[in-house]
Amino acid sequence: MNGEIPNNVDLDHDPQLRRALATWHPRFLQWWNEVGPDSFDTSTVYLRTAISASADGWANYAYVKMPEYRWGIFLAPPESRKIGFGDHPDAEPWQQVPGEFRKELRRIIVTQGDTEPASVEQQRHLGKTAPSLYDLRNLFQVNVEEARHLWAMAYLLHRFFGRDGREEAEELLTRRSGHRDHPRILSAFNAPIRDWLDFFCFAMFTDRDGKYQLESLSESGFDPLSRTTRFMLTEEAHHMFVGETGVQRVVQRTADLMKQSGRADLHALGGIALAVIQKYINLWCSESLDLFGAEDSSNAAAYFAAGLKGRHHEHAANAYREHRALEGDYELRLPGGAVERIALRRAMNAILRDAYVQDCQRGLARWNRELAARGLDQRLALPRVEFNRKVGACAGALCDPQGNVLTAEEFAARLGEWLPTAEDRARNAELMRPVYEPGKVAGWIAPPAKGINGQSLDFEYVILS
Ligand code: BYC
Ligand code: FE
Ligand code: FE
Repeated sequence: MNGEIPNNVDLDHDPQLRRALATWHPRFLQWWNEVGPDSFDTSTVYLRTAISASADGWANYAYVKMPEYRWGIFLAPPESRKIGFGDHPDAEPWQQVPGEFRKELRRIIVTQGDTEPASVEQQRHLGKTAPSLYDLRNLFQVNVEEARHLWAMAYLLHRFFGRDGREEAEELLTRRSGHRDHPRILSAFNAPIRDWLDFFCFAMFTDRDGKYQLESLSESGFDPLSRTTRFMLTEEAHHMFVGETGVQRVVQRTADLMKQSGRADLHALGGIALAVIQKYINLWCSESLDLFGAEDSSNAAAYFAAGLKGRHHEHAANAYREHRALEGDYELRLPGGAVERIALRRAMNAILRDAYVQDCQRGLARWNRELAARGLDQRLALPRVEFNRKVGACAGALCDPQGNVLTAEEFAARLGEWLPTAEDRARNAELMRPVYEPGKVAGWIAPPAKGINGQSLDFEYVILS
């Protein structure tokens, strides 16, 4: 283990990588200080830190100041496997970057790497309005781990791509979420996360895109990418937990207030109306659907053919009948109902997206149980994939969340029913006053079911100073 950087990549015996990181590491810290969590540098946070890649005890929980967090580089243990899909399913995975796929691999790694710091930038100001110390700690946990995911991609760039890799790793610290001239690469990572309902929906829907993209990259024939993404997925589970249970707790509180008051507008009672929660779901689900790229994509076909990026659980027994995907096609439903057939390999983005939508649906069902349990008839729903899209076959379609095609006038007139309005946001901002007392929780959200790592709910998850 290197004295400063926890790792299982033998950093001590890799002088070239150490030299590259010696330049990048201080730049990273500078980035964290500039655009990482605002105002909590001196606070002490009960955080999990990755310390090894072994299944038993891969992480350690302790009080840490965030700027002193020990970001590490970990690959999941090697597995004996073949590439398993594409044009050469029986070939051995590559330990180095194959020259003919260098450009594509670098692009995938840079795109993945760019999202991680972007999310930290998007969430920079949330600490100031946290509904509890428990939530504040979870926010910071997600932030330090996304920053570690940046390390994971920067490692691949430094270790396997030489000079242009170093330049790309530098660029990952230079672009900024939402910046006019140097924005982040993918659209959802330039969208502002203004309040905690945005954050919970982001962790539910956008981190879940992360899960699906990482799953498909963990199938990659480039073994270091496969192993680093496999390890990232162990951390990712908590991010989705934060999102799913966060929204669930808001729904719980909302359902209680609806039942008690018999009203739908809960603002005067200190709650968030179900209709407003639905709008945030519509927003972040549709933003996240864009992250899958176009349904019909020559990039996706090329990645699959080359063995760079597989389907979700490509390797799992019984997941797919065959792994070349040369036959058959994908039925794409266009806005308005027409159906287009796409060759299977070109439809890999859509296939991954469909698995993702099903997974989101399971989360929705759990939220709806909170409503059913209180005898309420209202239900939350996912927007149809046609709604509010900027990428792919539905880009620019004038569809409502149920997928009905509308006229431009109708669409414009009703958009405020489906996406958060300035008034919805102002009301949420009014409700979201910080609660920093151990064990106390803001009125617009129910308390969590249990604490972190076996700690009680009134544990001091963040010691403010
Ligand atoms: N925004 O052929 P297509 C995470 C561009 S999240 C802007 O469909 P492809 C995380 C595209 O670049 C997971 N532009 O694209 C979550 C292309 O441009 P050119 C992140 C977009 O390549 C929360 C053109 O449109 N990981 O980890 O098949 C917190 C044609 O598109 C967008 C990855 O994304 C967009 N949304 O698919 C923290 C994995 N979509 O070439 C972290 C790596 C497409 O025409 N990335 N374009 O100029 C990929 O595998 C692919 O790049 C994508 C796009 C799936 C994203
Ligand atoms: Fe991540
Ligand atoms: Fe994440």
